[in-house]
Amino acid sequence: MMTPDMVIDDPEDSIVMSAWKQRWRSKMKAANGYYNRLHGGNVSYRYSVQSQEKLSTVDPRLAGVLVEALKLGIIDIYINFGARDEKTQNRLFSEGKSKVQYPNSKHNIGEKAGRELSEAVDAVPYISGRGPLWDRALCCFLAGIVLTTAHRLGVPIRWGGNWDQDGEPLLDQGFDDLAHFELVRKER
Ligand SMILES: [Ca+2]
Ligand SMILES: [Zn+2]
Repeated sequence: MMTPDMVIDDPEDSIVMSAWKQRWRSKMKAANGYYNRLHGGNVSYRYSVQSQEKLSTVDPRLAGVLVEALKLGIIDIYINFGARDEKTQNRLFSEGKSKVQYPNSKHNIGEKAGRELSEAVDAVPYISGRGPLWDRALCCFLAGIVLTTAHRLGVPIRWGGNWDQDGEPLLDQGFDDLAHFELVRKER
């Protein structure tokens, strides 16, 4: 019995073997194509220049999670906020879009905030032809991808849909910020 392993391990190039190898390769190619379609791996997304600029203001551990999450090709991502200076933070506060004033947000940078790079990022799904969407279900879909990516990379992060980081997202909290991801200390 010939198995795929034998074909790969055996460098001998008999006619029979090379015919088998060719068949095997074309099968593998078809299988890869199927895998890519199945997992969206044939789609490649890139961050827009604006999103890239915002990511460059974010701690590289957290920014790296967003970069890797996009690379999976499952859904396109729009970065709404990286770092916020004093003026921006306080404007958002006065508009009711943020709960805190400068320098109390993990997005805040500068002397009073005590950091040069944002320890938080706001990311939402970007749907082709429609743009960035703050849709609740879509944000949760993205959060699953981002949290899984962070876990795999060993970067401890917290999502605004599960502030207490237990096994119960959304249901046990009063304030949701579904686009928000932030670094946390390892010991939780
Ligand atoms: Ca919770
Ligand atoms: Zn945020």
